[in-house]
Amino acid sequence: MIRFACLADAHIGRHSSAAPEETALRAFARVVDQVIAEPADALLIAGDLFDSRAAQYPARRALVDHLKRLKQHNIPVVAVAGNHDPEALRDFHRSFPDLLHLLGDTAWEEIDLKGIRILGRSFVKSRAANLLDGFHALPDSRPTVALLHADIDAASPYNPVRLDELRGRGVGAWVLGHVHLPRLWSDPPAAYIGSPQALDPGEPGPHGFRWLTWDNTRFQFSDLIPVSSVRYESLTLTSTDGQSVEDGIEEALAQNDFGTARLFLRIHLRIRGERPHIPEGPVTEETLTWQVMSTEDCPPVDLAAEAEQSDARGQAARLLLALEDAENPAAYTSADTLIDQLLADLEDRRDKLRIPPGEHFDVLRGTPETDRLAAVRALRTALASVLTAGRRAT
Ligand SMILES: [Mn+2]
Repeated sequence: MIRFACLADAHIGRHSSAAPEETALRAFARVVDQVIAEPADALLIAGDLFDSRAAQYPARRALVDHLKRLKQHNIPVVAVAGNHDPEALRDFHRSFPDLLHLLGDTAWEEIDLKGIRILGRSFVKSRAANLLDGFHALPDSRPTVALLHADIDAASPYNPVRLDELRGRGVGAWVLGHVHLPRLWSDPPAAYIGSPQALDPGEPGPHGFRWLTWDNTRFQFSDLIPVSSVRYESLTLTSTDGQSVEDGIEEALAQNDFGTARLFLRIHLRIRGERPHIPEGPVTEETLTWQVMSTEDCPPVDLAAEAEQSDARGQAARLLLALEDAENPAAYTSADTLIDQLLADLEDRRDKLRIPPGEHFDVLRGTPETDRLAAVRALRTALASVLTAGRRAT
């Protein structure tokens, strides 16, 4: 069994926003610790190791120490440059050519690691057209891993590549960088590793690295190995009759496993009835920092009474009550079931409800990966506007 550690978008030089001591360099050090402890057969880096050309200098001494530790353990490091570090990685490599292999300076390039071909192509400038254009057919069927920094299925100046273009090239696993949210594809086998340290609130969920194993038959990416010392999440909470935000957070933390990282919560607060106290800025308590970013007043209606009516408002009220059931599930076993049910209801009753088939519902029609909570929130907003509009009309 061969085991590579896969890393991307370390962005050394940056730190997690609002937490200056939680640096990308420290996250890199934690990856190195695990790579040595495993031990891995190599560390593969899919671009943006450095955040900028200037960022490498203050980090050089520490980074050199970490790379020397890997070298002492006979763990090679293979990297390509991304859009943030075409100059930085070259500069660094020129100064320390023994500490890492920089692949694909001018064309696709390969090295052999224990019988596995590692291919890579680097950014030369901060922008790149489709770097796959220079990818030639492979001469043999040796197991192959490719490293690339790319914007998958996007129109952008950062090496835009269609996922479809990665198929059929004889590559057993694509190790990709650029997008900071971890993502895994099975056909073709590919992964956005994501930034090992969550760097800002646009990077929710766990962050870390992945193992890529070769068992003489196929490559397999592991689940994400969490490394980030910070986690960002967004939550929608409902405060009824003045219930404090702190109580709502406590309930949410009991229901969700956010891991052990320092947690930054951005809260959308729905308010029903009496308004709770809402602090203006962020509140920090030990390893939790939270802030109410937005509020929404729930319709000032008696939902149970409205639900008795047979008109459009009554239907909207019944759907809203069903949504609330879904959060305390007696009638529905999961949000997915609820949404399927609601979609069927909406097909029947959209005209009656006079809800335009616009953006509010598009979010419900996504793939299974659709964020179901976002869908429920969008639906709630749509129904609340039906209820308040109905009241104004009468
Ligand atoms: Mn990038």
